[in-house]
Order: sequence, then C-alpha cells, then structure tokens
Amino acid sequence: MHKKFAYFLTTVALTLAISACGSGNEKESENSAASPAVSASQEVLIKASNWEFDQQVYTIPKDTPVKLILENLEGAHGFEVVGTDIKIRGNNSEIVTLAAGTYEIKCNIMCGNGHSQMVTKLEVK
Ligand SMILES: [Cu+2]
Repeated sequence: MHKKFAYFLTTVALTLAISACGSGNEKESENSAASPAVSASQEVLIKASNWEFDQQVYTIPKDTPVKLILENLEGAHGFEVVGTDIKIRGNNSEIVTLAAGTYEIKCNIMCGNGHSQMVTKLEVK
C-alpha cells in the first residue's frame, strides 16, 4: 500500500519535471519557426519635436514584432534604443522585437541646443 503511494508520488514528480522541460522547448521552437518576413502586430508612433519626444514612456509587448515609426513634427531628429542596434533617422520606421525590460531611447541626430534632453523610455513587457 505504502509502496504503491510512493510510486504514485514519483510518477507525479516525473510528469511535472517532464512537462516543465517540454514547455521550455516549445518556446524555443516557436522562435526558430518565426518566418523572416515579420509582420508587426502593432505600430507605435513616436513624434519628435524641438526638443522632446511626445511621450515620456512608450510601451510595447515583449517578444512581439512591433513597428516603431518616427515622425518629425519639427526639426530633424532620429532615435536609437540604447543597448540594441535599433536606430532610426528622420521620418522612418523599423520593425523590432525586444525582450522584456525598460530601454532608453535617445535622439541620434545632433539637432541643436536641446539635443541631450531628447530622451524617453521604451517599456517592453
Ligand atoms: Cu538630437
């Protein structure tokens, strides 16, 4: 009787361990199966003027292709997401996929007096 119960517990523990591994692998294969022609699930418009971006924080979903669009309302600005290779200059866009975290966005075109103040945040969650 006790032996049977111990066997049952072992089986449950093993099943849990295997299913935990399984879900990890699934996620990996999902990523590798992603087609190269990514289409963005949503678009985020970032408006730049002298010398600020129109929002103090932009929020996008993690691990999801999102189209970042830069629109210069005034002046000539660009932006880069610090710590990544995402760089947009002028009225342009780029489809990006980022891991969760808070990233810093800053203007990457020397645009005048307020250039160094042109920073904002990108929250990915
Ligand atoms: Cu600038």
